[in-house]
Amino acid sequence: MKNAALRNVMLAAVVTLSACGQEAPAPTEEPTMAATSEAAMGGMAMSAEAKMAQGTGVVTAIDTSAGTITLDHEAMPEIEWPAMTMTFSVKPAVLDGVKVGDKVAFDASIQGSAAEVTAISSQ
Ligand SMILES: [Cu+2]
Repeated sequence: MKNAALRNVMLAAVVTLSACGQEAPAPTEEPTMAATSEAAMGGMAMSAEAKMAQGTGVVTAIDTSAGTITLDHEAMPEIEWPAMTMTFSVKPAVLDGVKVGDKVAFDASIQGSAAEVTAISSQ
């Protein structure tokens, strides 16, 4: 008799626990789905617009007549770029004393395959 009562209490506890366990995923699922669709919309909006990113690297070439600078840049996690050497377009006025061999910090605007250095300074 005593054991049966105890079993009922334990059973009730298990039912309560499993009820909680079943309820738990539902509220967490909704915000996750909302966040995912927001992120997708944000990603779509961003792909049409220029993305700004900051990076550091070393200047390997400058061509002021072409308006380009080649940077051996470190990884840029904001835009999921690995470290690489690449050429950016740049307005000569932005360079302001930056020369080949300098270690630099820079801001870049990336739109599709076009990348422009918008600010740069030697470190
Ligand atoms: Cu790059």
